[in-house]
Amino acid sequence: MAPITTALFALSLSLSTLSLISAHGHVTGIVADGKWYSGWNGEMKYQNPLPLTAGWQADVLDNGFIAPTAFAAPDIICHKSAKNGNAYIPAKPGSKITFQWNTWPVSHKGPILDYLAPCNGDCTTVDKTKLLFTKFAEGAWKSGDNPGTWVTDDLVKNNISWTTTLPANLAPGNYVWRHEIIALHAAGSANGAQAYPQCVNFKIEGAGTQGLVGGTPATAFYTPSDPGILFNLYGAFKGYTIPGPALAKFVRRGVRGWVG
Ligand SMILES: [Cu+2]
Repeated sequence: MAPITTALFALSLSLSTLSLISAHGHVTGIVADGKWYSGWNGEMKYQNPLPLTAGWQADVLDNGFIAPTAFAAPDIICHKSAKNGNAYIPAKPGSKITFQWNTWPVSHKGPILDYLAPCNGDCTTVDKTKLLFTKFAEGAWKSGDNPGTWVTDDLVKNNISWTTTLPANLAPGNYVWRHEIIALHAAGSANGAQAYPQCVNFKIEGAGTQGLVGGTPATAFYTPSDPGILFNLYGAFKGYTIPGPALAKFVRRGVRGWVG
């Protein structure tokens, strides 16, 4: 019987190692101007009625990800099977917003991207496939190679949180903020990158005058062969091309990105 016990022990060991490796992450909460708001957590789907969360209701019980072969399908917009968040976080232009992740493995190096889409109405009912996103903040590779130092290392050091500031003159209204990490630890192989998009509804107050024009549907952000998606972290490199649409600049009226 001893060999069987040993085999079972080895199996359970490898299973626990597996679950450790597959512990990726999701956003559990958001701090806006110092105030904490609960995000969406996968186990909330068992509650009736559903709790009020500005975080979109995605199937994130497994802390899972969207793979490159699915980058053109609706799950890339706000994560797996996402439904609209049913509340808002109030904020204003220039507000400091912190996304708190539950966990993030240091091996999961890659870009951190932030997008905003105006809902032109109610974000709790808007059709996600109609959302046009503008990228307004991004970070990725910092130095070194194989694998080098990345902004995700800062996220891990900073209590697994990421802070971004809302654009200084953003016009009031309802917006979906799409916060995303793309993990590159397996991205040297085709379909190996892992996208972790998280959507949160914001109600922007104040007297900003810069609205968003243009924008890109999230299903058109990335392709599996983009240089920042098919990328070998474990080799020599001197740079990294951040995937997705160009970062919005605060530009003159009529130019794609911002008007004001
Ligand atoms: Cu992972």
